[in-house]
Amino acid sequence: MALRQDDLIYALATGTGGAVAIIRLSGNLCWDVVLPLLRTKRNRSLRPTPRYLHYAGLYDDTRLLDDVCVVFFPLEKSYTGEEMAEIHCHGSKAIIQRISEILQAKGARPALPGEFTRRAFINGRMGLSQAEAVRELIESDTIEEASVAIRKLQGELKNRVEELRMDLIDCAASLEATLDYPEEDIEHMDQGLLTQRIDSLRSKVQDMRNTYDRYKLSRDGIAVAILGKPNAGKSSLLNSLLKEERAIVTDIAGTTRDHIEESFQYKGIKFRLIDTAGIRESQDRVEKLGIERSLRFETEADLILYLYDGLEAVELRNNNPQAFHLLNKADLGLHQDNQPLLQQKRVFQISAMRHLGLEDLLNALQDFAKHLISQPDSEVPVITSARHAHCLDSAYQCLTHFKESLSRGIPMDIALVELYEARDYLGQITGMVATSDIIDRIFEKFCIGK
Ligand SMILES: Nc1nc2c(ncn2[C@@H]2O[C@H](COP(=O)(O)OP(=O)(O)OP(=O)(O)O)[C@@H](O)[C@H]2O)c(=O)[nH]1
Ligand SMILES: [Mg+2]
Repeated sequence: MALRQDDLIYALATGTGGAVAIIRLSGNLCWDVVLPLLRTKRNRSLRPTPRYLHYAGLYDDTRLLDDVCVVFFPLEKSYTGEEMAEIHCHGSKAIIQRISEILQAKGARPALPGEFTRRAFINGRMGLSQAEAVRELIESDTIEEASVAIRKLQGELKNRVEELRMDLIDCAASLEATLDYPEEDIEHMDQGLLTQRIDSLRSKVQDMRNTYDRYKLSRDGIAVAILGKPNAGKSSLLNSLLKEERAIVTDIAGTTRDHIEESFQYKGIKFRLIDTAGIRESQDRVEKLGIERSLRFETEADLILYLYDGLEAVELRNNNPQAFHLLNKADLGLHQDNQPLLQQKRVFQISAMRHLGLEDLLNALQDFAKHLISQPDSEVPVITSARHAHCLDSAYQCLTHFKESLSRGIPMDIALVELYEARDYLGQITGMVATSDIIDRIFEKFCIGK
């Protein structure tokens, strides 16, 4: 970024339309620019106490523009690590506009998206993962997402990744020592111990990486595909679970052709429910395409609900542990040959149309989902960004290659390159190692004023 790092920037930190608006400023001469605009109620210059809320009049030259509250932050105690101020004015668009003009006339410029946080990062007030957590916190939709973000903002991820990175550096340093002074009596790390340390690092990297898949599932919803023969009642089940007439239901076999996907929540867990075309031999071109999709969902969904017409003798399609089998149309009865099936785990009798047995099914869905998304170790920080997951994947691969190199007897100075790469991938998470394009990409996603 060609812009100066410490020039004075300002931005509206609140949304418009509220009773109060907050304009933030950060950078060189911040206090010198803001203070002359203010007069106390006794018409004196304001002598600010750092980090105190002051009540004052804000003047446009000699004309009183607004009653405001102002806070001044010294650089050692500010968000950005620079001199900062906040002006809390009334939420009028005209007032905000005029204050902006006055600030610009005095040399401040509008901040770029995320520029305050970018400065906080550059001035060492926070690591890169913490800066990203700021955005996640602002954008969080649920309390769970917010609580993961706040833990990250507190530095939990940064500290854990730094621990791993330091451990790696320590391993590498011991190995470097054996290269530099092979003849001297330095405590050489024996091969077994080294492999053990690398293995332990690898598994810690992997544990952290695995949290991402679970997090993503809980954020985006668990994909539950409803599959079965035509007329089994799949669309009826979709409608029942959504509590709305979303899909067309008829007694004509082959009603649903294209799949239908809708989200719903049950006891705080998000599901993506997918109604599919009934599976059968078909000559119809459109129906055949639909059935191909159904079969694709059979392999790609997180959970499958196989639906059967319980009035016919049923053969369960498979014993996939990620599938539930539902014998539908319980209101009309059950074929006697199906009775023993009900003894099996993951087999339910329901009526999609009459809403029978759905509570048990939903509870089973919830149990299954919890198992998929709950993090096994609450001590491991949860990865919530694709960028971090990618860095961990790469670090893991480097460690694996390093181990392989060792076992293949590749010279240590060459093998060590992998170790250093792993170190740098971890450093990219916290920002210890970060190129300007990584930084640009992260901050451009921010909102203005943060
Ligand atoms: N009695 C009874 N009829 C049901 C039940 N569930 C579905 N049906 C009926 O079965 C017929 C087919 O229902 P759909 O929900 O369209 O079945 P589908 O599996 O989506 O069928 P395709 O889209 O053709 O694959 C309709 O006439 C429904 O009213 C049920 O629980 N009890
Ligand atoms: Mg249907």
